Amino acid sequence: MSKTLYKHLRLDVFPTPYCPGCGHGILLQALVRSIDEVGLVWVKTLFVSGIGGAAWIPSPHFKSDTLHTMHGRPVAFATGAKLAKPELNVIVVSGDGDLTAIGGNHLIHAARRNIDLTVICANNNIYGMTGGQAAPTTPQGGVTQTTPWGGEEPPFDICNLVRGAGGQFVARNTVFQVRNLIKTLSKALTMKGFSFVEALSPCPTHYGKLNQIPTLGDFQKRMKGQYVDRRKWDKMEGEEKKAKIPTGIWSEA
Ligand SMILES: Cc1ncc(C[n+]2csc(CCOP(=O)(O)OP(=O)(O)O)c2C)c(N)n1
Ligand SMILES: [Mg+2]
Repeated sequence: MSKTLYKHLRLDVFPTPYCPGCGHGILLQALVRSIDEVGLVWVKTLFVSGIGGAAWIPSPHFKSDTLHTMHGRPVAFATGAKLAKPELNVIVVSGDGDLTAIGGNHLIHAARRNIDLTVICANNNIYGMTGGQAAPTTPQGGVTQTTPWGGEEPPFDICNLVRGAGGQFVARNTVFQVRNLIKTLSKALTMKGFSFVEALSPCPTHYGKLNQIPTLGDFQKRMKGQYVDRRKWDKMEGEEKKAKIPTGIWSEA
C-alpha cells in the first residue's frame, strides 16, 4: 500500500489477522483508497461492524471511531448512531454471515427505511472466522464443515434482496475488480440514502480447501471466467446464466 495512505491506519496493529489469500485484505485496501479519494473526514465518521473476519476490517485497523458490536447487530447499532448524530458518516463493514444470517432482518429493514447508511458486505460464501460453516450465501453444492456432501439450499442473491427491500444504491464487485470496487465504494460513501456494496471475497482457507480452489490464484482464475456485467447477465438464459456471477450496479436511485 502506498505510504500516503498510512495516515488512515493504526499501523501498530498490522499485519492483519487474515489468512494468506483472504480477499478481506484486498477489500481493506480498496476501502482505504476510496476513503482517501472521497476525502472522508475521520472525526465525522463512524465505522460499525459485527462479529466475524470481515468485521475486523475497520476495527481495529482504521484510525477512525469504530464500534465493534455483537454478532448480527451492526446495522441496528449504526441506525441508532445515525439517529443520534445525523451529521456522522456511518459506515457498516461486515460479513455475509453477520449481515444476512443472524443480521438479515436489520439489513432489509434499514434498506426499506432508506436510512442514510453505507453498508459494505464482504461475501466469502461462508462463516470464515468460526471455521467454515455454511452461510445463507453458500452456493448450492458448496462443501463446508456443515454441508460435507454439498449444500442443497439455494443461496441469497444479496443485491437482489437489498434492492427488493428498497436499498437506494446497490452494487456488487469482486475484490479482483479492484478499480471498479474502489469506484463503487466511493459512490456508496458519497450517496445519501441507504447504499449497499457487496464485495465478493475469496476464502481459500475454508471454502477453497473443501472445494478444490486452494489458493487466491485459483479463485482468481475461476472468478475471472464467471463475473459479467449485470446488464449482459440479464439477457442470458439457462445454464450460461447459472454459471455466471453478475457484477455492477443494481440501482443508483
Ligand atoms: C450470537 C452469536 N452466534 C454465533 C456466533 C459465532 N459466530 C461468530 S462470527 C460468525 C460468522 C461470521 O461469518 P461472516 O459474517 O460471514 O464473517 P467471515 O468470518 O466469513 O468474514 C459466527 C456464526 C457469535 N459470535 N454470536
Ligand atoms: Mg463470511
